[in-house]
Amino acid sequence: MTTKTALITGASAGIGFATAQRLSKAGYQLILVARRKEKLVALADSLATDCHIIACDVNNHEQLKTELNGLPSSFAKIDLLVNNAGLALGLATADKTDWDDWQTMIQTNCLSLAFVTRQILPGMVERNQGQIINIGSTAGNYAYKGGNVYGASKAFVDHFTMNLRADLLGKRVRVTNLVPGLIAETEFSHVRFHGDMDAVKAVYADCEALAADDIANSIAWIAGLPEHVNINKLEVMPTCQAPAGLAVDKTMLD
Ligand code: NDP
Ligand code: 8X3
Repeated sequence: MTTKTALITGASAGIGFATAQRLSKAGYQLILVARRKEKLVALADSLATDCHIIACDVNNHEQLKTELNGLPSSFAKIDLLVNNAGLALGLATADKTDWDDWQTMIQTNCLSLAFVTRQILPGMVERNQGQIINIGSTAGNYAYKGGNVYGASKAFVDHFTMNLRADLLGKRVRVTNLVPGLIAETEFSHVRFHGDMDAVKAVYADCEALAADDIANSIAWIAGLPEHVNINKLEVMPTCQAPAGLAVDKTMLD
């Protein structure tokens, strides 16, 4: 049996880290992408399957392209791409938010996800075999106060995924938007709140959120389905979370 190869962006923490562990257990050799090399090296050392490390900012497209074009031949045929690297920055309303934060989110969550896809997809199409799992967010499906550009960037991931499906009709290349809700114990909220631990704790207090492993297991399930089955979209929330309706302001008549 030939070993399958998966490339995971954002493998140094959270969902990407857990996914590397889960896919390695399923027998995949891995290409691990993130900025923090030491985390990737420690992860690779702990896994039983072979790993190739790309310590790179996904927004550095020139470096990323060079790294992907120079993959060792044993890693060059990518079977599974997990487009996971992404972030939210801040929770301010749109009138107060930091413009740099908006640019970083659009750059990372939209442009770089599209860039990585554009680099890897031609090989999949040529081999007529492959799978892409994009990590979206419930923030892309449901608006909430302060979600502004983060939610919009994840709506991009959703529609980009469906348009890829349209382009790939007739090819054996599968594409999924995996849409998680609230996940605790990743670095997501540390990043969003710039290390403000009180704000981080408040997000996850008094509820049982998803764990990164829950999403890693969903990824492994999607990847393990027979080739004729494509999950277009999978939304996963903790039981303690639900889409809870629209808001009505009762003070505007004052
Ligand atoms: P983490 O912050 O724990 O992990 C993010 C990963 O992305 C890290 O490995 C980080 O690595 C990498 N990353 C971020 N920016 C870059 C960059 N410019 N270049 C390379 N790598 C980058 O977050 P999560 O695991 O929670 O989130 C992963 C994905 O899941 C994101 O797309 C997020 O939007 C989405 N998501 C998260 C939810 C949650 O509640 N946590 C819910 C729904 C979706 P490094 O810093 O080393 O570069
Ligand atoms: C992360 C989930 O609700 O914090 O994508 O935006 S949420």
